[in-house]
Amino acid sequence: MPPAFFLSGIKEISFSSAGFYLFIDNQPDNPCKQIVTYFTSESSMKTSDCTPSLNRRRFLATAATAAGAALATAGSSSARPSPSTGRQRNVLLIISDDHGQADSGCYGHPVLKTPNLDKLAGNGVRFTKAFTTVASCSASRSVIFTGLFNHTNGQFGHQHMPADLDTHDYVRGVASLLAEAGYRTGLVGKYHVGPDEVYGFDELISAEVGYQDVKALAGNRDVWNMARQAGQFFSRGKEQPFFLTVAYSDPHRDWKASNSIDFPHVDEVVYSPDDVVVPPFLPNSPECRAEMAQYYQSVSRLDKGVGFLMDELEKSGLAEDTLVIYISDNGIAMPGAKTTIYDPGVLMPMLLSCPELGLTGGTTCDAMISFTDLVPSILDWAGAEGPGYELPGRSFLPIAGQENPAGWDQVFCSHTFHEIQMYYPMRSIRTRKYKYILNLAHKLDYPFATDLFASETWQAILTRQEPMLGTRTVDAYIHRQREELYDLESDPGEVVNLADSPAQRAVLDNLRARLKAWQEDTKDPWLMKYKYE
Ligand SMILES: [Ca+2]
Repeated sequence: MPPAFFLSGIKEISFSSAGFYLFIDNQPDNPCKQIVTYFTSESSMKTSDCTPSLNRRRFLATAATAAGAALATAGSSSARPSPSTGRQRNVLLIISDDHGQADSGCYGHPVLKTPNLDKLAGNGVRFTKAFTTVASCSASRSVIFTGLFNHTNGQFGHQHMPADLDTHDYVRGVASLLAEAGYRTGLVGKYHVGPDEVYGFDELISAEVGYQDVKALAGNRDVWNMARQAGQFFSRGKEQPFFLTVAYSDPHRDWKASNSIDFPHVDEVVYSPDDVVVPPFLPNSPECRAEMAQYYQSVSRLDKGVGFLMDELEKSGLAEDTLVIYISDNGIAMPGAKTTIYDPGVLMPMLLSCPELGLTGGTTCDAMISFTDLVPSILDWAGAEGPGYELPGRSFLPIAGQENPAGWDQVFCSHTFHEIQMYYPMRSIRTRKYKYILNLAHKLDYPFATDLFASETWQAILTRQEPMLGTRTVDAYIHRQREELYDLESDPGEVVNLADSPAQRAVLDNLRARLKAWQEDTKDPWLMKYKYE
């Protein structure tokens, strides 16, 4: 990368794979709005207002990687072209934040209004058994982008301060791999992984634009503007295929504050606490109902964002060649879901839409999908090479059109930290009938994420000294046995622990052995506890 330099009226100059960027002018009425002039790789000069609204520090940190990728791949793309259009295949990965699987119309919710997610499902495939491997934001996103479990990739917990945990530097994120195949890559909104060199996005498009009262981590709720940024990304550099991630902060907590903001172009959908459908893992209390109504509103804002985003993709003329995947990173930010590896924490919405795959719209796929399968699937679609080390997942594209394909009947979870103070390592295997959880530090009290502890729902339980958290006892939630075994057919709420049941001994032994074999295959450092404890 050439050194950044400064000319009169020009703030900085940098390379990316899409061209040669000149940051010309910050606008005084909106410090995040930048007039940007850039040369594409075809050397035509273009001017764009308010885009690419890169986080300056991150842009400069990644520009060298991007420039190198652009030079390495110019004219030598290995990406697989579309057989029908001859154009190269794009990827749009949409990630919501703490959106539970049950909480949209297309997954059968009777109250929540999510017409745009429903439309996406209607145009493609709705997966009924897609699982994140961990119910924590940073950790889950690192799995989504690397295809490696956290105990392998090193992103053991939160990336932001004070945890400051980072992915191992030998790991290669999917954007980096796609760049080698000739892709230009970008991320709009929540990022929450590091270091930049591992993840390799050409453009980290700033969250602050249009929403400067809240910091980037929680500020990606200006969904209309995020769609606009995505549209501008689509329109740049159409000579290259793209990989764009659009990552919302909705419906993460901070509901009251975010719902009180009048976001431009977004018509609020407001819900009454009386209409809330309280899930079994939560208490049917006034506090819970009030919080859930706020959460519903946040889900509906997210849904409107998905609608704006899909409109931008249509307008770009690239929809025909674009694989669209919608997922959440983990379950709802409530006790009993987020940070746990019980199903409300890890069973995720996942929608896949792609005209070129020829999938029948409105169908379902019951395959048990792990988020470690996302990277292999995206690489499969793109015809791009893997990272040079083994990935534990496999592409689900060949079976996406089948309702119940054979051989997709187990997934694994690996959780170590949420926040840095919250060490509680857990490993699990889930089949269609059973879940086995190994709590590797079971003598510790189960730790609460700060926002879950502060929630009105949990504080009301503490204040009233209530013994139950939904159908589970508070004591069982906080004091866990070393092993948990649940029969999900007779006990979908995962409250009757069968680990000590003589009748289940053979099942327990079988799942123990499969879990340990998986830990060995994926080089889990916590294997040492079998030997030393
Ligand atoms: Ca999250």
